[in-house]
Parts: sequence; structure tokens; C-alpha cells
Amino acid sequence: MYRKLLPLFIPIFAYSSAASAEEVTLRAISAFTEKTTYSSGVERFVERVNEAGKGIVQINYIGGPKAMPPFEVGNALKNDVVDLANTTGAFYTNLMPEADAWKLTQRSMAELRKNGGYDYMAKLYEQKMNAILLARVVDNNPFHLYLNKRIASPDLTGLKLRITPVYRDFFQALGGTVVQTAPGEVYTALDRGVVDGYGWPITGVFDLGWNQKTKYRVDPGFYSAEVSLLINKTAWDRLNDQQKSIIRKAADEGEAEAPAEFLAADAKETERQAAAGIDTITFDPAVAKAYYKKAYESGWAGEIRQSPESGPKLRDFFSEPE
Ligand code: 173
Repeated sequence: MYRKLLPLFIPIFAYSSAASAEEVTLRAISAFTEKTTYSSGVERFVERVNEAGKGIVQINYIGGPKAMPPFEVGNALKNDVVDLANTTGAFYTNLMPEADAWKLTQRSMAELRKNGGYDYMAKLYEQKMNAILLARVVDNNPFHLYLNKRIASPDLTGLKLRITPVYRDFFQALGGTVVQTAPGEVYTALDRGVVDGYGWPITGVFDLGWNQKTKYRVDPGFYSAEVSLLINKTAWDRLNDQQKSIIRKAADEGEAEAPAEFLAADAKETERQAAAGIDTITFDPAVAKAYYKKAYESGWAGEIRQSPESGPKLRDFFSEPE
């Protein structure tokens, strides 16, 4: 009799053990200060997952640079120290130089997920980072050059500028001297006069008080700032379908919201900067056009120099048609 029943029991047991799988908690870190512009995407994502994932999947949000230096976040994700990371390609070029090319996208993520650009990057994320890019939560958000000395033309000779890999090729092409720092060191560098200016997107200048130390913003902006949610692939593969779908849904919502959200924030922050006395430096239309063009030419030249094989392919996927 037992022999007859046994085959019946096996599938029932297997099913019930999967259904009552324990709640999984993932550890998440941000390369940007908690509760500031560039952590808002991950913080909303964590809220959504923790709400929808009660008893199923939860995220323990460790926070920002107080817990870990921003340029270490990529290593921590790759080496299983954290499961989820909110960061930008420029912060982990040591592992994956190609990630910095997100800044050069002139197509939406929706388009890149269709034209093969996302899939091409996904393979690199898997190979070089053991990671999956779940969602780009910052888009439509140009970078600018901010200065404390007036310039009459886009010639940065004699100026010392705070950078990350985002701005290196462009600012050097304009003759500037560059010094790389994490965002957390920008205020002190400005305060002590160690730098004459810095690269940063249009939003977030007020987050760490830099408005008090910034006289000018150079227009036009260039590139498109990228901040994304990454998950360690080993941690992802351990999740069941229900856990994965809760995470996917929260990530997809964040990526879908980002373009309109940042377009609105860009306009608001442009006004806020003017109201705070940050003057705009502009150039004649032809000079402005050349400045903008140089940003992309020097940016792509840098990507291709560092990644001779992937660089030209990414340029095809990411650039807008001429
Ligand atoms: O300037 C920076 O620190 C930087 O590279 C960056 C990238 C994306 C969003 C904000 C800042």
C-alpha cells in the first residue's frame, strides 16, 4: 500500500516546499547619498518591493556613501558583498569601461531594449560584473560644466576641474586640467579653491550645498546622466519566479517613469539655480553647437580607445540617426 502512495507524495511535497519557501532578504547599496536626487530611484524601488514582497522578498537598504565609498560599489556587487546596487557606469569603469557609454545614449531605454543595445550591454554585465541591469532610473538629464571663473569661449586652459570618467575626455579636449573625486568631496574642493569648477548633471546641485560655492553654469548641457539598479546575477538566479516578478515589476515601473520625471526636474532645477544666483554662461549658436558636438566626439573617442571592439558597436546602438 505504501508503495502505491509514494509517487503521489513526492510531487505534493515538492510543490509545498517551493510554495512555502522562506522570505528572501536582499542587501542594497547606493553610490549616492541617501534621500538625494540620485538615490530617489532606488529608494522608491525598495519601497515598492518591500510593499509587494511581504513574506516573499524584502530589501534591506544599507544606504549610501557613509556605508561604502561610491567607486567601490561595483566591486561589492560583483563580489557578492551586496545583492543590489544603485550606481552609474562612470563609477565602475575599473570593471567594465563600456558602462560609461550609457551617458552617450541618444535613444530611450524603451528603444534600446528593442534595438539590441540593451542586450549587447547585458552580455557585458554578465561577463564583467556577474550582474543584470534591472532598470535605468535616471534619463533625460544632461550634464553641465559648473564654474567659479567666467569664460568667454569654451577654452578651459588653466582651469582645474573636478571630474569622474563621464567628463574626462571632453574637459581635457577643451584644454582643462582634471581631478577625479567622489561627489562627497566636491563641496570641500570648491570651498578650498582646489578646483575652479566641476561636472555634474542639471539636477542635484543643491543636494550637498554646492549652490553656495557655485557662480556659473555653462550651457548647453551635454550627454544624458545614467543611474541604474543592478542586481548580482548569482543572487538573481537563486530567486523563484514570484520573487523575480516582484522585483522586475518595481524595476520596470522605475525605468518607465524616469524620462518624464527627469524632464520635469530639469526645468525646475534650471529655475532654482537662476533664483539662487547661479549665472548662465552661453556661447554664440555656432560655438555652442561645436561645444556640444565635441562632447560626443571626444566621449565616443574615449570609449572606443578603451573598448576598441565594443565601442563602435555601442555607438551604432546608442546614437541617434544622423
Ligand atoms: O559627476 C558625477 O559624479 C557623475 O559621474 C554622475 C553620474 C550620474 C549622475 C550623477 C553624477
